[in-house]
Amino acid sequence: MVTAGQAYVAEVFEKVKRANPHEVEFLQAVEEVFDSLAPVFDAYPNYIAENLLERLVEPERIISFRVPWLDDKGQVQVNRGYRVQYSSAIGPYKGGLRFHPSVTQSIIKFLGFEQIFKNSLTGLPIGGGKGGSNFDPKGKSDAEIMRFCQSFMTELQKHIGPSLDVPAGDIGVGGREIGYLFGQYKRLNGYENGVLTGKGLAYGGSLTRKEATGYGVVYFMEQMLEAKGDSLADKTAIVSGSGNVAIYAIEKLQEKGAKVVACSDSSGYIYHENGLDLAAIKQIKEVERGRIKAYLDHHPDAVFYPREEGRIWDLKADLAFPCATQNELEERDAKTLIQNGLIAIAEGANMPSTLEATKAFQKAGVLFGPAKAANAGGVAVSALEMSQNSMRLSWSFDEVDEKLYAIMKGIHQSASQAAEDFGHSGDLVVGANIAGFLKVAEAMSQQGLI
Ligand code: NDP
Ligand code: 2IT
Repeated sequence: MVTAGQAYVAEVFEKVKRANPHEVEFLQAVEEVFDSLAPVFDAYPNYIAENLLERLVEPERIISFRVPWLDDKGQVQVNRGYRVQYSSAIGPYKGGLRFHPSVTQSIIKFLGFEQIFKNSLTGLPIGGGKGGSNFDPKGKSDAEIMRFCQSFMTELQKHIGPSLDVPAGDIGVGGREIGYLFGQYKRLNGYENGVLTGKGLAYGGSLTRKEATGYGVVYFMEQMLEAKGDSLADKTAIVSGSGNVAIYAIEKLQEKGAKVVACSDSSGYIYHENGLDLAAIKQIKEVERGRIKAYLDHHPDAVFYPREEGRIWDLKADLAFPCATQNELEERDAKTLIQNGLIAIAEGANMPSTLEATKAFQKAGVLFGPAKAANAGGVAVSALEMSQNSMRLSWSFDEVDEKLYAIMKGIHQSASQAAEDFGHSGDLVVGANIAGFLKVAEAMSQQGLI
């Protein structure tokens, strides 16, 4: 029998598909969330009457704009910029900016949609938003990056503010880019330190923000293992990517006594049987902005597999942390990992596992920490950066780290509890979706038809 909740969710999903036929990534993110929500609408039929889901899935506002800039040869380049202000039900729009050639409206909408639930799960008062550009930072000089950021912010500044919309970093946007973006915002509007997060420590940034997403994903994994009487010590782990999230996930894993044997970038992966040397990776990625293959110059005993010659998920490990990008882990990868004895996976990237891969892990009993729960540490500490900016003071590294730990533990608890309450005990995908949704739904319901 089809329940009223199931019928309502299915009907709204059909409408979303019809309205956004080419937005594949967006529809994937929506399907994953919608799959979880039917029992909520059965429990709260007033949300059906208020047509809450159809309202929530439509962004409050989509801003798309031209970003013209001059390259070092003096030639005019043009990119497309976006900011999707998805939901302000529980706070100002909050979410990162992604600079990557693959960026489309579909990508930014999927990320913004996910961000609503993730931000709600942190327990902090932040709404959901996301932005970015199809600009490719690879191979650009510092001066080109600066000119691009200045042009991007010249338009974006019309739409953001400390109580309105607070962007931060994501793929291709780190400390350097946030610095240039902040400088241009300040030039046009005066000093407003709460308008961006992920800022440098010299001008209003928070200690532990750089580390927060990577540390948080490891804290989340630790919670999943502890709930089963297990721990991180002596586990073998694979971490994909070698950017901000991957680097600090590796750092925390090593601190906790796990051995990380592999990481990657878009050109391929390195395998180092004795465990990765993180100092070498930081030197290559954070200082030289180079390719991961350069790890072999530091450690000739490691092996590099070019992208065409193998997948990082072919390696044997107890724990997997996809920390690069969406849909990087497919069903075939899940099957290999399961065959090789994987115990648990925590998603550092946004939507790194395809829907089929997620189902395969869950079916096989692998502990699964979905992105919107497991990688919420970054945005959580961004919200703490906003708090410190408002108070005009700064907390110590340990103070922020302790708050981060408590938030990640709280997210694991509320996702576990919601899963149990709605009849899906142990399913953190369903639990995270429901727990994240409930607060936003309550806020929307109380605020009337807006
Ligand atoms: P970075 O730009 O610092 O690093 C991205 C890493 O992923 C690089 O190693 C990059 O390799 C690799 N990568 C990116 N795109 C692709 C691709 N299409 N195929 C293969 N590899 C790819 O980004 P972050 O570490 O900040 O972000 C990584 C993931 O984590 C993203 O999904 C992001 O949305 C998510 N995330 C980030 C947060 C943050 O605070 N920064 C918070 C929560 C989630 P290459 O250099 O070769 O492109
Ligand atoms: O996906 C994400 O949560 C981020 N890129 C971080 C967003 C933020 O506002 O810190």
